[in-house]
Amino acid sequence: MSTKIQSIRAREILDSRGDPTVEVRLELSNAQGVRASVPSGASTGVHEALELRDGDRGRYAGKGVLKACHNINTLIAPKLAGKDVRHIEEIDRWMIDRDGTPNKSYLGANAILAVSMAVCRGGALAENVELYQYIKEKFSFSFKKFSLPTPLMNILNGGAHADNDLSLQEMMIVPLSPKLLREKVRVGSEIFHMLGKILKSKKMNTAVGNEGGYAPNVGKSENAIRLVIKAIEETGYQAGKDVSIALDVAASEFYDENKRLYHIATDGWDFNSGEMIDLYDKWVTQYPIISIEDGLSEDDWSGWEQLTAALGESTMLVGDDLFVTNTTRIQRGIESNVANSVLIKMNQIGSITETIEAIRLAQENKYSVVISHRSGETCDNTIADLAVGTGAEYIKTGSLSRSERISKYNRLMEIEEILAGKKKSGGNTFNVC
Ligand code: 2PG
Ligand code: MG
Repeated sequence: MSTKIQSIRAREILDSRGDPTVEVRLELSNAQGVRASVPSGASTGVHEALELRDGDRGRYAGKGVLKACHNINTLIAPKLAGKDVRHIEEIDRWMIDRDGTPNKSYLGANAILAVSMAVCRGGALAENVELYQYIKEKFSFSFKKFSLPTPLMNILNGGAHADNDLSLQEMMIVPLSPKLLREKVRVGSEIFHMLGKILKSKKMNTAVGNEGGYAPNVGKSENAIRLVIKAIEETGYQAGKDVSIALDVAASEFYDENKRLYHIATDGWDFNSGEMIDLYDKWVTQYPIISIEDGLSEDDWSGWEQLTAALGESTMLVGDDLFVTNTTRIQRGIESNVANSVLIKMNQIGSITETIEAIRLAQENKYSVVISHRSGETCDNTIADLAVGTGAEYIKTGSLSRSERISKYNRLMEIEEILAGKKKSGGNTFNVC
């Protein structure tokens, strides 16, 4: 099996929202190849690495990624030809240095990540092992046995991901009682469809948002929570026992920095950090909510400290915009007792190596890890392997509809079958819906 990079070629493709994104095809010297493509967020944190867009209003309203592709094809690809594809850390480090900016604004985080993902996949191909196995070995994760992450499934969309009246971004269900991932997916799918039926019977909108969850107008935030609980129960599961709820509030999206208030339009509330914490305290007591992501804004560190002191023992408090998969920010969180869980998005930081560093830092400090998709996705399912290969406890990859979300669930089910010896390892060159 060849280990040498023959060629790397980038092209502009479209993501699940119909916006341009970067795809890379990497070929080894024996002509075998892999593909990788990068996702894109809507509720992006201000501290994320830079997604390079052309800004040419004449194409895709300025969202083209031809510059990022050009950077790959002219500045990166020629330098990587002939290199050993298994040397991902060296390759990532070289790209980071070549970029030379703190937020990858020269080459573009989308350019660097696309190459990094393709190199990772290429390494697995060269070694003829599954990607999750390659990740575990390459980055020396020491856990003994592979396990499948528990999915957080976003079946009701709001915030920046839908045009309904819900300020909270994501209402997720967390199937807990079935052991097998395949069964968790089934439970999720059943509840998703039940929610659709309930909405239909109430003459509410059953169109879906960016992550494939329903996106009806709900009137009040708590109505959304109650709808999800109803769907769980009418499907025949016990809310809080079989299936729990996780929220992504995405509070940075409605925080007014000048007034230092959170404006929850759905309910007409303008709350300070303390009032937000009281609200969550009430909700976790009243409803089977086990996890709250971005309950407060990305730079409200003092609010986060109070939130963690109040609810950190009982509730998973996930930092997304807060940490942006960045070890400097995660370290600050650890030192100031902020949050207890880290959301991991490869394109927030812009390379596989740095993503792994963020995961490791979280794990070493007993923060749980949630590997995450973005609201704009492709059929690339690298995050499924990333979750298994790093031993992450959770994955969030959207609802039980839309192929770009399902592709990750399908890959997780495939991994489960391979691990159980029910399916032959496929060498993992496929990365499609
Ligand atoms: C989030 C993500 C994914 P986006 O906030 O967690 O659900 O959304 O990709 O729009 O940032
Ligand atoms: Mg989030």
